[in-house]
Amino acid sequence: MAIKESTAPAVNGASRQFDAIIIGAGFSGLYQLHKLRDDLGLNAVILEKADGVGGTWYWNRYPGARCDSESYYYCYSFNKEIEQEWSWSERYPEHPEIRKYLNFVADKLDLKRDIRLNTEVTSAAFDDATNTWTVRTKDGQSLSAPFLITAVGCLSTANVPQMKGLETFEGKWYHTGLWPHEGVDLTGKRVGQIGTGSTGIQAAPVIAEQSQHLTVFQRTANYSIPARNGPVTAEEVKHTRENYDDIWKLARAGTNGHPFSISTQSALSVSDAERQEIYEKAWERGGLRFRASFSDVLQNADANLTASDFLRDKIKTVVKNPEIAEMLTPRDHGFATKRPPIDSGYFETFNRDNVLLVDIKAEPIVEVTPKGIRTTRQEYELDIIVFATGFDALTGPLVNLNISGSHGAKLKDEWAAGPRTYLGLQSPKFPNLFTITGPGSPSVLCNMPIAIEQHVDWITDCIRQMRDKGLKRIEADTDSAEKWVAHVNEAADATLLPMASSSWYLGANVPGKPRVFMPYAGGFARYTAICNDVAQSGYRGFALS
Ligand code: N01
Repeated sequence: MAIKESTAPAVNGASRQFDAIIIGAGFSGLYQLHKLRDDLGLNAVILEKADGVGGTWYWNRYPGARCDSESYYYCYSFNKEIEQEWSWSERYPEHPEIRKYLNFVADKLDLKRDIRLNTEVTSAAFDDATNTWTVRTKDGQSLSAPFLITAVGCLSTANVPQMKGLETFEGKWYHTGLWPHEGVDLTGKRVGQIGTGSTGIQAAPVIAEQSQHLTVFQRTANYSIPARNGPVTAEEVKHTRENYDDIWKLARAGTNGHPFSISTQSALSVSDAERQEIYEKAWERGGLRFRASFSDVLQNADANLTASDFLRDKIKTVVKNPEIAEMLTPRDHGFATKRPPIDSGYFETFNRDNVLLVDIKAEPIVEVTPKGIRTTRQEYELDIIVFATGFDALTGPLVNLNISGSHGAKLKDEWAAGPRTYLGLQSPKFPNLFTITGPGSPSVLCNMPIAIEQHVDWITDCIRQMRDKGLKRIEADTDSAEKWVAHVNEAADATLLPMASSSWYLGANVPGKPRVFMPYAGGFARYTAICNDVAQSGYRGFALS
């Protein structure tokens, strides 16, 4: 398809009736709009709460926020012109560069005229009589369409812990996922950071550099692999551009949608010296690829222990104070059973004079005081508190939309014991509602743009076929969803992933959230084959009418 010239953003008038409504203008929403509008010729619209496109990259502007997947494949693969025109400057791009990329794509495809910004969806309700969704927005709009597609991301509902006394704090506090766009001047400030997941591990080194003092409140010590970030050279750009077809082929053929293969040899099949050498090389290369060093790091506890031990030893070699090194060493879960962070100088940060580590399992936080944070041992005086406490992942962004389906069924109630989807794409009782990267699909276990494109392509094809055949309604069967949920559990249980008791994959970071392993761990290629087979069989497991 030829790319249209960029045009100035112009919201598509005051229309109220559409063929499809898409919620969210991140990677998913932009591509979904392009496919429905430009391939199927539908009258589609995106409703977006923010005042710009970007999705997760619109909101996450905390110090150090950058991508953990490598830039050359953390991008769209569907359009050769975009691929050949865009150049990334760094191996792991910072948040402004990813926003710039998404704006570039939106402009190239002339998408902005069909995006309503500053438009927050407050509810969506399905009418069985007309097979129509009606979406209401905070500013009083009411819009209808036969198809509703959520493109709200998996990590977009900030999890701010309910901390006693927070309202009394005389300083300022921020959640990393809602970071002020004008930035926060940390100069001369005493900062307390709660949380040491991927976000906290990215943020701490930068906050330590910018502030007078940083106190890191750590609940669960984490593993981290050096990112080895750096500029992308002109030769690398050329090489990538020339080889994109192979890059995408490899990415789609794998488990995690990354264009590298997982080793086929077991960590237990090689000598200690050989294993050490392989891990050392992976450590030097850096990044998430470390996980792929052996075939069974996530399948076999003994194999996993070799990776975990290697990384624990690395903490000891980097952190000068042995007591702090021990505090930073994860002992309660194996490497990569939680989403592994990658970092630029995280453990080194604890060698700085202006950084203090507080183990809040040993001295739990009692309350936030006007002056700072009080643990069972002492009060830490702070000017700023940074909550790097993650998200109500996967289900939070969907449940918060107040969705009522067939005969008034509420998504919140249907998912009270955990998400119940068929393929992560649909949920019984919610006809004509598609959830891009919904729970039960590979989503967060995958390089996201690849997972998104597969979902958008599948949804688009499904709508195309329905329209061709004059069908008005598609709904996942209860039985198919039950079987799929069982399969999602079975796929997770075939790995070590459910063993990390504090993992957000299980909803463990949000008090009261049901502990259910939410993403599909059976592998991206296998998942794609299942989705394709379902479509080719005439949408087995869905009721169409
Ligand atoms: O969130 P997290 P995140 N009191 O849930 C702690 C993606 N991401 O924002 O482990 C004290 O991982 C919590 O402790 P514990 C990536 O997929 C991508 O860091 O629950 N502490 C943990 O240490 C990532 O996995 C990029 O015991 C509390 C931390 O806060 C996902 O986002 C960059 C607490 C939360 O860690 C989420 O990462 C960054 C409490 N009440 C993130 N509640 C990319 O580059 C929570 N914690 C693409």
